[in-house]
Amino acid sequence: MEKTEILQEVAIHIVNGDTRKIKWSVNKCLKAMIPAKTIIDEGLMAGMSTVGCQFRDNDIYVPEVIMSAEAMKIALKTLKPFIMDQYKNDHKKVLIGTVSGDLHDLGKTLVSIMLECSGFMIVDLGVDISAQRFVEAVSTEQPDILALSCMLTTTLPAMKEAVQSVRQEPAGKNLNILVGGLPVTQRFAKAIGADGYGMNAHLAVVKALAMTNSC
Ligand code: B12
Repeated sequence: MEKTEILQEVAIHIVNGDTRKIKWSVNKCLKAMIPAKTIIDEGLMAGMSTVGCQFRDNDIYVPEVIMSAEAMKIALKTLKPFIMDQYKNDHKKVLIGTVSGDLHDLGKTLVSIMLECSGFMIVDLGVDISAQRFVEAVSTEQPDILALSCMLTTTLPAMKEAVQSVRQEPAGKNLNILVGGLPVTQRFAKAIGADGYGMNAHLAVVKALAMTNSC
């Protein structure tokens, strides 16, 4: 079987939300020596992009998207040991979470996995995290970077509130804040007082390494 065909098979299992066959296909890719980055970009993300279009056009609904998300989680778990990065830093700490009102966790999880594989220590607060919880966690965890994810245009104000609330605290004044997610842009990041924006998980790592002077 051609590499492109196996990658297409991965994408199809994501689209179909096939939680049984996805692991099998990802392992098939690994056996064919397809790099984890390619499996993510050309298999998983390609599939999720189709899901996004079908969802937008009302061809599928929330239950189908949840099944695709479950398949994606299984794939990411299978791939995690194979995601290697050339950078290794001295376990700088990243506190990460999806902002209040937002339940999307796959982007945040993929960013966490990539950062972890680049030597960062991850404290994942989860999804739907209030500004107050971010403030408390910054003070108790004392991270090197606070990373915020947001996938809905309606939760962009929650991201702004989280950044501004953290900035008001002594521990947050000079803290590196990295933001990302579908509706987030470089311009928005700057406007709300974040230090960096990453368009995807690979760029999240590049930015995090630059912020901690690890590369
Ligand atoms: C899966 C999904 C869901 C799942 C989430 C399951 C889960 N466990 O996460 C479910 C079904 C729950 C869901 C619900 C909803 N969703 Co939804 N969802 C999606 C979908 C199809 C895929 C998102 C995804 O997981 N992608 C895969 C991951 C790996 O990629 P990613 O999230 O883009 O993350 C990458 C980058 O954004 C970036 N990144 C992300 N976070 C961070 C953080 C940092 C610090 C950095 C640097 C980078 C970074 O790096 C990541 C990896 O490369 C998108 C469509 C799309 N095109 O994205 C819609 C989408 C985001 N959803 C949408 C909507 C409208 C909803 C609902 C309101 C639908 C409804 N009517 O109920 C609800 C909202 C629920 C809530 N309160 O959050 C809209 C948002 C539109 C908008 N303008 O706001 C989208 C765009 C679909 C659409 N085209 O209409 N959704």
